[in-house]
Amino acid sequence: MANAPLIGVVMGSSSDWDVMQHAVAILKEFGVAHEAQVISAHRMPDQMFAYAESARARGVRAIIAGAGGAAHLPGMLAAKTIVPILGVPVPSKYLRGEDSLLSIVQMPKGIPVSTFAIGEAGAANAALAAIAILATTDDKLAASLEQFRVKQTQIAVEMKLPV
Ligand code: RP5
Repeated sequence: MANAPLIGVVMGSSSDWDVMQHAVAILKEFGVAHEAQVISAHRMPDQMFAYAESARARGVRAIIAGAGGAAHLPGMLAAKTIVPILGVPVPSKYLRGEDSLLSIVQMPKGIPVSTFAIGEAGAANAALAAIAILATTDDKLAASLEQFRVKQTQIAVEMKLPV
C-alpha cells in the first residue's frame, strides 16, 4: 500500500497530455505517488463514475482533471466524490481554451471545482495545489514545498536583463 496513488491525474483525451504532463512532472519532482490516465466524460461516462466513486476508498486525496472544449470532466467527477477536484482547462482548437475555462470554473453552488489557469501553468499549479493539500498532514512534503519556493525566489532574484 506504500505506493498507492495519493493523487489522481485524469484527462479527457490523450491529446491533453502535452498540457497535463506538466502536472505529472511536478508530482514526480516531489516524489508523490500518483496515477495518470485518460477518462473521457462523454466517451467513457461509466468509467468516469466508477473512478470517482472508488477514489476515496483507494486513498486518493485529490484528483487533477484536465479537459478541453465543453470540459465537463472535472465537474462530473466532483458530482460523484467528495475528494477535492482540481480542474485544468486545456487549450481547445477553436476557442483557445476560453471555452474549457468557463466550462470548468462556472460550477453551480454546492459542487466545487478548484479551477486553474488555461494550459501548462494551470497543470503545474494544480499539482502544486495538490501537494499543498497533502502537505497539511505531511511535514516532509511541506518542507519540500517551502524549499521549492525558496529556489524559485533565488532564480527570480538572479534574473538579468540584456541591458
Ligand atoms: C475533450 O475534447 C478532451 O479533453 C480534449 O481536450 C478534447 C479533444 O479531444 P480529442 O478529439 O483530441 O480526443 O474531451
